[in-house]
Amino acid sequence: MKSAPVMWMRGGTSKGGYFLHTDLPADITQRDTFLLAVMGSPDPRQIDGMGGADPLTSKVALVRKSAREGIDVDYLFLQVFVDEARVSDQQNCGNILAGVGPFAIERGLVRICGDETRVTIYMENTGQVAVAAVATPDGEVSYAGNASIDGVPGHHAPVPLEFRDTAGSSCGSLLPTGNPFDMIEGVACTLIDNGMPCVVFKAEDVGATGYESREELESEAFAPIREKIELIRLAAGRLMNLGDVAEKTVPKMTLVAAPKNGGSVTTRVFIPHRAHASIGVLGAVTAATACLVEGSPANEVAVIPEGRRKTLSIEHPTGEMSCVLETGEQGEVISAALLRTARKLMDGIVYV
Ligand code: NQM
Repeated sequence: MKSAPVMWMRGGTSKGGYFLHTDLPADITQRDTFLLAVMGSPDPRQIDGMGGADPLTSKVALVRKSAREGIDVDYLFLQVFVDEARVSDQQNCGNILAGVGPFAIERGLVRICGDETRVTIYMENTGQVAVAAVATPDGEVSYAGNASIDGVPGHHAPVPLEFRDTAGSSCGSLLPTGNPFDMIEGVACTLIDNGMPCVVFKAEDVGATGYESREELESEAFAPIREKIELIRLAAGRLMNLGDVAEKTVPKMTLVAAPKNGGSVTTRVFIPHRAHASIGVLGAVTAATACLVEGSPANEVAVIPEGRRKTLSIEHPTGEMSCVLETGEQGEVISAALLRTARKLMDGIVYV
């Protein structure tokens, strides 16, 4: 395959290629070979491709009309590695998800319904459902608006996302070991999955502050801490029913500390080897959920609002992400909602 129709979009704080599933080879090896060439991988600069030399800008969404009852489209997320010839479907991506609704409408998979069109999306990676509300005034998708999200300059049309029943998306249950924390390499870690498998621990317990910049987290001086975090990750993966995670992008390693800017908790996330510039969407939902687990390290440092419906502001290196969590009678999280924005950057043919 030498070319394919694609729309390049920013989804939340990530960026990538959005393809119709039917425009790519059905054979997975052929598909992945094509996508690696599209991004210019493997190459740390991705100079011969569309990738932005960062895992956050080397992402792909495959979208198709759904045959499932009550679902508009099926979305498969693929992470194209930057400096390795690998493509992974082992995680979801809530940021790229923000572009799926607009893309589906633009490609005629979903019909516009008034000024706001709700798109129900089946996330194939984890078998779960999200609903996106897309601004569709004047009979077309609008990307212009007044919403802003930290990590993205300017203002754009809001794309609110709602998630239900995300617990145990990849690990089988919210707390795969059944414990509020487990001791790994001498560090108290919550092994948790509310849409994204994460290992949540106090930054101070690995010798960090939790207030570092992305550059500091990726600096040479931080290498010993990164090595310790990787040891924890490899052990945690097995305990989380993820098997050998040496070559996987999960679990995400989430350092927490007390909030600094009036939020609920401060986070720094390794995804899993590069530091995130902000935080992933389902990663934030999972970190917020960890804050509600009594006896967990995150619960110790977090400031948690009262009430069944709570807005937890998750601080990250470039601002904050507000997660609205709805909790049940036992304090369990039933649903999560967040605000994202998305933007169409180009629509055309990509060549390899
Ligand atoms: O957690 C990056 C991103 C993500 C994932 C990553 C995400 C999510 O910011 O839902 O959005 O954690 O690899 O795009």
